Amino acid sequence: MIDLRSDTVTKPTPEMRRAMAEAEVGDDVYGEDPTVNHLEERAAEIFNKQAALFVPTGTMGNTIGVKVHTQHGQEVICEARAHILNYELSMMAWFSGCVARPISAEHGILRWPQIQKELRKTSPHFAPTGLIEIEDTHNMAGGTVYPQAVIDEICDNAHSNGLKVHMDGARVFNAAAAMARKVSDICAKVDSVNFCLSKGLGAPVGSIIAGDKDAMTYGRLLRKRLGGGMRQAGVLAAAGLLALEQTPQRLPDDHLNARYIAESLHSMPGITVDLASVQTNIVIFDVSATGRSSAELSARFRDHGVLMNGISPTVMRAVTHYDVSRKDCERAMAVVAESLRA
Ligand code: TLP
Repeated sequence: MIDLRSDTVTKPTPEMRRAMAEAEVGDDVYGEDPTVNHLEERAAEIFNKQAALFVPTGTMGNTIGVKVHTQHGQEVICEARAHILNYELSMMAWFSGCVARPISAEHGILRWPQIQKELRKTSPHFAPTGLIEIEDTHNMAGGTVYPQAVIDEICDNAHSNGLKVHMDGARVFNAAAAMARKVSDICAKVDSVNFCLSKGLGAPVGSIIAGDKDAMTYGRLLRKRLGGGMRQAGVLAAAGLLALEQTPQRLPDDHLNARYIAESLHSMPGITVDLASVQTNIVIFDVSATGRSSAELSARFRDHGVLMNGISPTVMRAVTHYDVSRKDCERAMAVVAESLRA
């Protein structure tokens, strides 16, 4: 099977499995797992933040990110297609007691003037704005990347309005590869960033949230409260360390493969792809003009060894990662072309 459903499907490399088997471990709830401690220190260093926290999932990292910066009854400004709003089981409401104030933005990239219009102060009717959340890369906008000046402008203005900014940087290393910038530069002004080791970086499990020391100390408590006190988690952190140190360098290959897929799809009758939105490892394409639904096409592709899911009845997504080679992508495109002809 050629699995283009997501970059979450990557399997640990033999080197990761060896490192996991040999990892030094301790009880992380006591702060005694040396491998987890090392991973958290390295992540803080790479992101140039005061502290970092190893969490089991991106959803938990974002949940902690929202909670540390907000109070119950506030609003969180985010983009309308944000993962935090659409794919995290209302955690901002369930755990933090906040509601989303979504804003639709071209390519998923929020700009300060749009945000400014939606800021609210406490009044007899309004819940006040508690946090601004940005997603880089933006998954459902097609893996789009924030221009650095836009992030900095959002952060500077948020701060002068007394607000914090949390970045869902699940794929911020893809953004860094696309921009040829360091993640520490991209995230210099955000108050917290969550990134996933378990997506394009290839670790089997885990995400990291990084930010100020006080926020992360509170975050550690929230992680325990959410059931994320993982005890001998060094076996997971060992794979995470390799993912963090070694995989970012090879992300440009995934981006070239995604571009190849996007251009191939673009040339097929009935398929629409916005090539400008294909900036990293995600390709989102509309299949309505093929006369078939995403579900029908998905089933047809599966019968020929290619996995790709719909994100709506007429829109599908393909995601490249280190477990798919250029040859796999070529084969996948041949299957798509053949399925459309059949
Ligand atoms: N994204 C998954 C699905 O949930 C859609 C995927 O296949 O892309 N932020 C962003 C931007 C994400 O894309 C994801 C996962 C998360 C957070 C949550 O990470 P996990 O799955 O570790 O909770």
